[in-house]
Amino acid sequence: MRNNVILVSLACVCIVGCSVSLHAEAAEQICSRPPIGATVADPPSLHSVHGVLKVELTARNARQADGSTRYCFIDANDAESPTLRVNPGDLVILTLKNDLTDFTPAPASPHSHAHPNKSNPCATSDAMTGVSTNLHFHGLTIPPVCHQDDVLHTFIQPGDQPFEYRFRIPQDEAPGLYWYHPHIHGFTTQQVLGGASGAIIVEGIERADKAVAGLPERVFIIRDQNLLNPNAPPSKFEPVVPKLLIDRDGDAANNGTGFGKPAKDLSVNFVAVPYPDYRPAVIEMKPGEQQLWRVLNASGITYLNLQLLFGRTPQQLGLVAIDGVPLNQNPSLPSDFVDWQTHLGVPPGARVEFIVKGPPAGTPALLVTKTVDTGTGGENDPNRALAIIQVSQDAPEFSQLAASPQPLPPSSTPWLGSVAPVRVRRLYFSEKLLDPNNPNSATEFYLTVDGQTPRPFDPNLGVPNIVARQGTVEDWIIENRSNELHAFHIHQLHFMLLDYRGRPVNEPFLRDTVNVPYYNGRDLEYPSVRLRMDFRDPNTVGDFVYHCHLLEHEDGGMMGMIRVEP
Ligand SMILES: [Cu+2]
Repeated sequence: MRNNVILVSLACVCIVGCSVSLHAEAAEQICSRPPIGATVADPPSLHSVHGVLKVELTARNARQADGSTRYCFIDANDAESPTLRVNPGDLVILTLKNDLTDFTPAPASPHSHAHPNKSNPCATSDAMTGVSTNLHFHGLTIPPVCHQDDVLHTFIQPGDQPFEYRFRIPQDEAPGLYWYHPHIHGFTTQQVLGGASGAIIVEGIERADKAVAGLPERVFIIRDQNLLNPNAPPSKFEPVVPKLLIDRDGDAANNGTGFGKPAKDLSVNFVAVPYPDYRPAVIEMKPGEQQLWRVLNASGITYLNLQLLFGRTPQQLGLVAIDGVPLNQNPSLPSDFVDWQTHLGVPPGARVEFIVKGPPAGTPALLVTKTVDTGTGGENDPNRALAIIQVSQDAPEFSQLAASPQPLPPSSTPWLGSVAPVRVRRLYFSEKLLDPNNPNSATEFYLTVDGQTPRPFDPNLGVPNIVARQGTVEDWIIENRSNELHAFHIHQLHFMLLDYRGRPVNEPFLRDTVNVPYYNGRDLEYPSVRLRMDFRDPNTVGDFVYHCHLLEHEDGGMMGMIRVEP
């Protein structure tokens, strides 16, 4: 009865104030999100047809009542952030229309004063503003040129004609999970935190690793966002945490306890799991069912350390691919290789694909992320729940990988680890307080080639920090001279981690994003990683970037440009 009264009174209001309520409704529909505690649905998928994937995406945003702004990519059928499913050799024709609204004055940036150049989206970085957008196809080895995978010169403005991306998935692209997101220097954080990201799957992982043949597959995109309840006290179930520090971006700083307020909230396929109670999302499975989980950390700044608990017992997760590349791309590993682990660290930007076995009926089961030690200068990434696993015989069916796939032919390129590097380069991450006496003053973020002067990345400079030659392989030693963890990422190619903290690890697989451990302020040497960088593919020719994948750091200047010459 009471509901009826409310409906009637709303209808009355509408007679005099219809435009207000219609606007509120429209805002509600743009970039709509499932409720907290909802069942996690797979993102909608778009499949290529006869070797071509045609996609029309529109970038949209919507201001929320709490002052935050949601961002999303909507396809021609109004599906949000669809997963793009392609086969090696496919042609992708993707148009991107910029329908973004400028809700807030853009944050201070050296480029924000510039006037958009409406005539040519490929022209110049002068065109960058907070409502410019573009796409980076993270992990794909496609050329770094305008209309393919260029982020240095491609800026699509609101009101521009739909911009066409047109590229071919290489015939030898490894089958696995990749992703797309905007990459406008200085403004990437706000768009990605707002939700602007989606998955790309190069089909055929079951052809690479027969351990996953016939398994149902799930796609989970874990994003972060500004806290929904920033002023809430911690849950009473948490231990009391001594102190709360906020960094200059307003994020809770690492307190070293594994608890307390996180820097950002997380969501699973847009189902938010907010601080302080972390009411988990729901993942439905059949009891004991095996599935392939394809997990993307699309966070702006949050590290994940995934674990599946039955009761309190960590379960085995069968890792088969990292960053889009099956582990057994290494020819020494068997065709059904699985690396069983009890937890999986995933830096922002990285992907893990692993076999999960659902719990028996009646066993409580929880997907969690465990705390990550990001250093004294890093963000707080505490222990928290992500999703409860609910089993029933009626759980939905998910698309299954082929049960008897034709194995992929062995790669014709020699394994990266067995190719001699033509040179060794040294780079380092560092940070500088603009006022060394004021810990709250702005920080500049640098990623510097040893011997060059540390300075924030300037997209207008157009001068490469590194010149490499296509066809070669190089070793890069990357140091971290700051007191927080950074995640090194390079466009267009994968690399192999040879040394971690100076010790050989020779990982028998490839990555496109890797942690570089933080400096503790005491050791005689800065911690470092040694990477074998692969410039053999002709698609790496051109100008592109390497950077920290913590987007506040990237936007703040922790980026450099490489030119690969033919
Ligand atoms: Cu960083």
